[in-house]
Amino acid sequence: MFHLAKGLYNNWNRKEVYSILILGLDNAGKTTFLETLKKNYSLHSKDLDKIVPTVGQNVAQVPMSKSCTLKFWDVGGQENLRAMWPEYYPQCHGIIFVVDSTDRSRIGECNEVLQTVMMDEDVEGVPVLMLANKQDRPDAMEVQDIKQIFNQMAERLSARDSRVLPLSALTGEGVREAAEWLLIRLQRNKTNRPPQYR
Ligand code: G3D
Repeated sequence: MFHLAKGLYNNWNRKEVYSILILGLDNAGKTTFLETLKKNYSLHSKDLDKIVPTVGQNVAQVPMSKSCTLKFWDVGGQENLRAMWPEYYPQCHGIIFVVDSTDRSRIGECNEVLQTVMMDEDVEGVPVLMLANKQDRPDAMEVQDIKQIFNQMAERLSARDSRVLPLSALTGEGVREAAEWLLIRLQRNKTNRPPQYR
């Protein structure tokens, strides 16, 4: 009887944990996004103090509800670090791809890098959220224009949930919307990529 009660108790209290990779070119605003995300959810969590910055990798656990935590991995965007991204693919449940909307000269590179990510079979079916960052800047490209650029890979994206959302990681505008959009898609994709439980 004790074991049954304990089992039920553990089942009620177990948390779903989803891992999300934050990718993008260097200088796109990945670290700023993660920092703002931490601040946005800091009222609800003590875990956020435990964020451990390491060389080329920042990790933050954001509790979205009593039963669900999102674990964000910012693994660095410099060319030499990009080679390590595929090591994270088998364990990730979702991908955030941050784009610097003011950097027109690198938008082509962004597109190529994202295409390479999408072609990897280890991320098949994984929801992808592209964030058009730095929307607070007057020289930022419109989200609509960024969408058109990424439409070129529509075929790759169509077999999964994907979206382009506006963001200012600096002011925090769009940060919660991004986390909430992902949460719904991760839970929807649960049978394909089951979360970890703890
Ligand atoms: P990364 O982690 O992708 O390499 P960072 O990028 O988060 O380090 O950000 C790179 C630069 O872009 C930083 O400026 C940061 O303040 C700026 N930045 C990030 N997000 C935004 C945003 O939404 N709006 C604006 N205006 N700037 C942003 P510095 O000057 O520190 O290099």
